[in-house]
Amino acid sequence: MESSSSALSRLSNLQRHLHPQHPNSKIQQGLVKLSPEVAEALSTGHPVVALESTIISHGMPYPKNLETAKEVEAIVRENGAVPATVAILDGVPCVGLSMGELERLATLGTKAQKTARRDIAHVVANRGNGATTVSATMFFASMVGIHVFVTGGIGGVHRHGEQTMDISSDLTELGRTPVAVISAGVKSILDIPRTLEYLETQGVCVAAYNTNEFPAFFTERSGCKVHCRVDTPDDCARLIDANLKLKLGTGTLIAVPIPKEHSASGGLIESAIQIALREARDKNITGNAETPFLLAKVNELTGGASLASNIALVKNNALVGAKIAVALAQLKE
Ligand code: PSU
Ligand code: MN
Repeated sequence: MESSSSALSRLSNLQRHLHPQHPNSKIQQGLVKLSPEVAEALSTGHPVVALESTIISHGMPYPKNLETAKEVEAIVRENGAVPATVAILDGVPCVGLSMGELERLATLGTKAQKTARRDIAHVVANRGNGATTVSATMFFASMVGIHVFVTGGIGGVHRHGEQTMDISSDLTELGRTPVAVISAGVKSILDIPRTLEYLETQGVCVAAYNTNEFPAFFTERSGCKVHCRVDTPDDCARLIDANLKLKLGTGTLIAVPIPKEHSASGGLIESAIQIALREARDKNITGNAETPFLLAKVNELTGGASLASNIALVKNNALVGAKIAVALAQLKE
């Protein structure tokens, strides 16, 4: 195994590939690699949208994962922003992937390591391939100055979390990293009321888009009210801008309900979730293996309906997120 000092010197060798005038010292030191397109966009104030990669490696099967990743990047571009998919490849944190890198990650699938904040140093030191979760993606987005990040769903407080203490590090990251996360809420495989309580404790503003209710990923409603409603990309941009200007240091969660035409199978998916939860308990599947297990099981039980809904909502989030990034860039002009 490579020693950590040689891993670090290899990282600093990357420096010459990076944007030389970038004001962020971490980029200058070669700790992260920006794609040329993302480097250019960041240096000119052009809107950028970060995208996570666990959804590609662990959230969807090949080749749907690759197709979706490409389509999501295309939607971001069509709506005026530059996509920046985040992943760790051969130990190098990358912000913005080439088509070849995206393909590599999609074919690696679950052979890539699911990388949350706690895993980042380990994957880098071992020259590993890491697919970043919401927490790790937020960390890198913030490091390079990206304010808007689009995903499908975030992690949360697991059911019975009050006993297992299984609370996704996505929630603590939202409490400490000033990035706006655009998602379709959290799945009902999780404990949604406790997830919202935890976010409140962390000081995170949770806003719902065109609704007063927090959405439950596959369905538009969770029964939980939010305290902040936003109706347009401009509303979102002003909220994010206020959060940044005040240096609150916390993230913002913008929850966009799944489009109506795709929420029809919500009831069927809900019952599959109940079966999958029981099976996970019987098989004693816990920790970071639980979410990928439940996603795959629910997809199998619904004959692919949950995957189709998942893809539809991610694309919708990409559309909304790109518009928010554009509105935010205009505010800063
Ligand atoms: N929810 C989904 N799809 C996903 C995930 C969550 O609907 O792919 C992934 C995201 O990367 C999220 C992570 O950040 O799972 C949360 O995992 P955990 O519960 O182990 O913190
Ligand atoms: Mn967990």
